[in-house]
Amino acid sequence: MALLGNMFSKLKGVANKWSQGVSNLFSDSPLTDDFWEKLEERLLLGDVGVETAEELIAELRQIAVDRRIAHTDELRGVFAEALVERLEEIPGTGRPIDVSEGPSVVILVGVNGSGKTTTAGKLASQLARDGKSVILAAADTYRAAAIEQLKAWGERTSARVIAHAHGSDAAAVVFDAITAAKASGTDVVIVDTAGRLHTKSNLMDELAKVGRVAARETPGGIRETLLVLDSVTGQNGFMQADIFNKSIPLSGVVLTKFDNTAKGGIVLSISRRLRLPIRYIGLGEGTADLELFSCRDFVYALLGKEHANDD
Ligand SMILES: Nc1nc2c(ncn2[C@@H]2O[C@H](COP(=O)(O)OP(=O)(O)OP(=O)(O)O)[C@@H](O)[C@H]2O)c(=O)[nH]1
Ligand SMILES: [Mg+2]
Repeated sequence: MALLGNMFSKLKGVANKWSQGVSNLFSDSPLTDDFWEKLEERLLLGDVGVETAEELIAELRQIAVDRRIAHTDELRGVFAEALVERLEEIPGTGRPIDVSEGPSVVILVGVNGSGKTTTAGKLASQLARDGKSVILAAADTYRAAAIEQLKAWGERTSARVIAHAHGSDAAAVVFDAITAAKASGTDVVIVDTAGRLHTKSNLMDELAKVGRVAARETPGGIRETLLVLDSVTGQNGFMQADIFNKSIPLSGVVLTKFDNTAKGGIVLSISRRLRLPIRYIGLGEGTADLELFSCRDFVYALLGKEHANDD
């Protein structure tokens, strides 16, 4: 159906792992305390987070009383709407990179192995498919293999790669990439940065410098810093986010490896805890496995397709 996009069809294949337990609770049975306990337990197991789970249950309980709902299946749609509302209240959720005024600069940051380089490649591929020109900036100068990895993505996606020698200054790479983009009229510069722990202050300072150079070189331009978060890390990712945000203001999240997690509830905790929009979601290792995050697709995948058809 038209309402549901690509993300839904891709989620369908991986949804079973985490969604079924929640969806199955909304069967045709009487609404008892046991239901509320099971729902809370499921939400917590799915990494929704204690506060969000408690708030959602309180909200649903109130609606059940107000509308005299006696069966769990009548609650399915109410629950779906409550979830969509929560996700949509964060501005920018599911919004693509703005390419209206080039060069846009997109800086990808995150801890080691979260999926930054892969996301840079997938984004380049998606933008190229839309007819946009892309420069990939190899600002991970820390790990020797990182530059080669980005160059391989450059070949795969026909994006130009700007790289310096291993160990050189990351901010200088960003400067060169933006200069090259301006000279060639390139639409987007995607900056791949080194994986870093939020506790390493020298690396966090390097990131701040990358941010400053990007800002200085594109005054009034479009700049985005996306935190690349591994879904499997769950709630542990939140502390990282707070500290990254202090070095370089974050404008959104790319949630990677969603195909590998059995805890889809992380989506709800991100919106509540970080107040950052989830912009993209990674659903595999291939070039095409990156989708704009869709609240509705997510909720309908969580609660089962029957509901989607009813809508
Ligand atoms: N299944 C799955 N694997 C992913 C996804 N995104 C990234 N990966 C895999 O995760 C691993 C790490 O990805 P990278 O892109 O190298 O991560 P990184 O953040 O650049 O890592 P560092 O540069 O070492 O910090 C690779 O094996 C990727 O193929 C995803 O959405 N789904
Ligand atoms: Mg990398």
